[in-house]
Amino acid sequence: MKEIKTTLIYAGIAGIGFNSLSQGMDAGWVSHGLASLSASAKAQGFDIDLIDLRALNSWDHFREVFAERDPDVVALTMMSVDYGPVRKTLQIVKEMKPEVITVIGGPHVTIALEDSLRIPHVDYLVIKEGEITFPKLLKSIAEGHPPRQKVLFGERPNLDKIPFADRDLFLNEWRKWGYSLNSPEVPFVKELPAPFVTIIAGRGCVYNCSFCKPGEDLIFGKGVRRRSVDNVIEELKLLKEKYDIASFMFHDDCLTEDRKWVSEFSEKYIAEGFDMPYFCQSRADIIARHPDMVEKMARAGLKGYFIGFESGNRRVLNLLRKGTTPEKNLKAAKICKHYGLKIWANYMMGIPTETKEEVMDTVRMIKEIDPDYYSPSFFTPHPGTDLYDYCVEHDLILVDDYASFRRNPTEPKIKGVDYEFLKWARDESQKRLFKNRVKRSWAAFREKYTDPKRYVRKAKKILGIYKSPEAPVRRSADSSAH
Ligand code: B12
Ligand code: SF4
Repeated sequence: MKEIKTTLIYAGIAGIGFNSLSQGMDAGWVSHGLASLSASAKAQGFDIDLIDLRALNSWDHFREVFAERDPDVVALTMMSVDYGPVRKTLQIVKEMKPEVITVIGGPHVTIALEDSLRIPHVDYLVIKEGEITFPKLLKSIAEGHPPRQKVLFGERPNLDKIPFADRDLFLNEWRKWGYSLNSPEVPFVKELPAPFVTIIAGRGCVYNCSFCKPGEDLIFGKGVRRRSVDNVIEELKLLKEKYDIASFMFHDDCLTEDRKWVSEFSEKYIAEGFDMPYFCQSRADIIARHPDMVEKMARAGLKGYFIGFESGNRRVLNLLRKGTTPEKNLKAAKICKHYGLKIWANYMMGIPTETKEEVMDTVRMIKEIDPDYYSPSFFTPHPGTDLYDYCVEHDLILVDDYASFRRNPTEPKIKGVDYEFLKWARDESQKRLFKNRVKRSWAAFREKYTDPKRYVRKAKKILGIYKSPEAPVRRSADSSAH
């Protein structure tokens, strides 16, 4: 078998550009798709490295780095939004080294295969999951008998049997370009201190929201496949040992969908002696129905939920097939606050057929919810979703460039929507009600003055034994990553 060198390329720079590393979550988190492929391929002895366009300055810079790495195979992941940079990357690599073998995979390749097949300079497209199929492809290339067909179907792996995501693939590469945060990934809320990581406990989602499905079912199959609790705890232990992580975030679409899993996880998390705060995603209807689960999670490290409230109007929520109601949304928020959990509120405006009065229902609901973090978006028709097909059928789509397949609440996405009004509504939704401002000020005041640590610090200061808090004794990721 010939030795081959493979370079994975992360081209997720749409909307954020080059030189964006560590500016926010789009630019500060690893791609678990690539990190998992890397781990599986390395486990079979393949030589894998990474070029992350977010860390480079320009296409010329990419040319330079590509020439230095000089790989035999390059492989890229692609969401719909990444289409442009992926296409350009492939064009450059084939221009510079025509014999390089190019492979693409990821959400857009699986969801929109025909569209992906139109991209020039691609030798192989892998649809669905890649942990088994990608190393097999590399092996066949190394043995000199690469597959004849261009489209390969990814075999579904057993999630407990694949190696943990290769976070060093990203971290080591980032450090070469000056990344100096003491954190494998960039933290994004004050409740989750560095060193911080993202982790995935399962794949897929049992729900059927019309702005999201069926895309993911095509990648992971219907339903959810979750790793065992023990396997996730094992990974957390390793992350603690290796990076001394202080907090983390679950990427799972809806971790709380399986309460049995959540309950077992919470128990084992405490039994393991973990106290790292974490965030995860949940649905409002689940929180509203299961406050006992919320309490259990809050006792075991959970500090906040990302919740897709989406709309304050029942008709619109039904159109979205969201399985919640404005009342359940409010109830969920109340339960979170009762257990001291932070709320990251996802909601959208400018949904097809939505009226201004319906948008105002969302504005009023969000004001009532009074989230800790606002995440408004303008409805965006993502390829692979039922609402995208609806928008195509009704000739509504204004997005004319893949880079605009982002939910940013700044630019027009579909016809028939008054975006000036939406911008006003977006801003209005984030103005806190007077009663909530008072509650928040009171809570902040109480937190400040009833925090026992404050008085211990004061006493130590008076006694002259106070140490500046700027030197927390935390092992740096630098020293622990190798
Ligand atoms: C975490 C996450 C994020 C994170 C991190 C993204 C990142 N850097 O990876 C953040 C929050 C930054 C993010 C942002 C966005 N995201 Co996002 N995200 C996710 C989420 C929840 C998990 C991704 C993940 O890690 N999955 C697990 C890994 C293992 O799966 P995977 O990446 O698909 O990879 C597997 C296969 O696809 C395949 N594969 C992937 N790449 C390759 C490459 C090769 C060569 C091969 C052989 C195989 C292969 O093998 C992998 C292993 O089995 C998914 C939903 C989901 N559950 O997957 C949405 C998802 C990927 N995101 C989505 C979207 C729309 C976005 C945004 C556009 C949203 C927005 N703000 O508008 C942005 C775009 C950011 C950008 N690049 O500019 C959509 C993509 C839909 C589409 N048509 O492309 C998804 C599917 C959610 C959804 N259901 O709508 N996202
Ligand atoms: S929006 Fe969330 S809950 Fe709904 S189908 Fe998509 S991942 Fe599942």
